Amino acid sequence: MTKHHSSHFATQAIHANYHPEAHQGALTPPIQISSTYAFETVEQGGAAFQGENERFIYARLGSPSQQLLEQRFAQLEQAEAALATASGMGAITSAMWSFLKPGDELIADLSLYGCTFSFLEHGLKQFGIEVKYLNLSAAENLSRHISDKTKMVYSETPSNPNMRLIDIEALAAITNKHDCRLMIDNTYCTPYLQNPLSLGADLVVHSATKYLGGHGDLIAGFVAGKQQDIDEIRMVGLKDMTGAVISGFDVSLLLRGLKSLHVRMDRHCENAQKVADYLSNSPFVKHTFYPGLDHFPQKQLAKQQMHQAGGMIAFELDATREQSAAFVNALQMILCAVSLGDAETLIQHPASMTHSTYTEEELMAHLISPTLIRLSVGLEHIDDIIADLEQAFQSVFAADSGLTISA
Ligand code: 3LM
Repeated sequence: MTKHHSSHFATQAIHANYHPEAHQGALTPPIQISSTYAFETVEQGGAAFQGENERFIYARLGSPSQQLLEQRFAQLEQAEAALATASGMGAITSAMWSFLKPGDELIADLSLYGCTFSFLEHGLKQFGIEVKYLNLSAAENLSRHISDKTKMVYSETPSNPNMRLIDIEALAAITNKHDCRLMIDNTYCTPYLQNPLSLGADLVVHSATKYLGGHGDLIAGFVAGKQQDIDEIRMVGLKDMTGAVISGFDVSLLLRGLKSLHVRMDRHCENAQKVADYLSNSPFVKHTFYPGLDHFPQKQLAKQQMHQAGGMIAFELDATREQSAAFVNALQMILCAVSLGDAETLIQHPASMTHSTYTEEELMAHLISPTLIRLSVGLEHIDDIIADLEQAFQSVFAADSGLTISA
């Protein structure tokens, strides 16, 4: 970046790598939807295919606006390079297919987003890659099980949906001693709240569908890391194996979403802290899992590796699964929907929805309680979010128990 050089996140998210004067002064980068790029000669095209010039070839390999998005995102993630993909699953699968082969082992944390778990079970395992699940919140479990066969260690932190943290630095200290990549899913935090690469991870993946887009109007993903790894994922995992290419329209929506990421995240965090305080004081709530709470079991680790506690909360009611569902159904403004990180507050029941890819037994083995409720705290006025939760509690439980909550 020349004219706007800055190391501040907010400035990079708005200006990095784009100069209006190179685009007839357009403030907003043009949407590029060309699928293919014309060459002046066969020789020039041939050289492009050999990587001997910088020309674009075909949109499955990249496009100018996608390149801008990737360069900007790489700065935010403090990475040498980044690759934008058609979905978070496209990022995860393109990266894993690039670096794992039959006979290799992948070690994953116990708690994973449902479709990631499904991919390991129905994708990698079917093609001869061994998958082992460990509780990576205790890094010594990794020291005990890592071997020459282990080529990748994979974890979310905080984990979806149960908010367990893993110590990225502690895991990196172990994987660095082996020929093994540490890949962290940073979807819940975004690079504004947590920087896994600077803590020693080799690769970071995201569902950009969530906070990065931020408005519930796109599906996309990112993977970021060393230039050589990203080139490999682009030219093998994505080009040949998944084909999970981002569309030009979604590139444009993501560039727009990134510009306000820091402002939105600050408010998500502020609102979530207040909602978590409210829930943890509610007589109807048994457990509230939020890294910003004093009684959060990994509070110290949260302070060490997260800049703020985030916008996601998990909680369990002092109630049956049916009563918990009745509570969700009684909400009026808060929407019952999967996905997260949108302006709207979204609530869902992982065992029935996002994590229904796990059997009942698997849910227990993977530390996902069947009565857990997940809340993605949005950007509405905090009083309205809390008022909606409270009226739902009152309408479902207070009549039964005789309890009322004073405002
Ligand atoms: C969800 N999650 O509601 P896409 N990694 C993490 C995620 O949370 C997700 C992905 C990767 C949800 C989606 S469930 C049907 C809806 C931590 C997605 C995958 O491919 O962009 O959806 O990202 O938890």
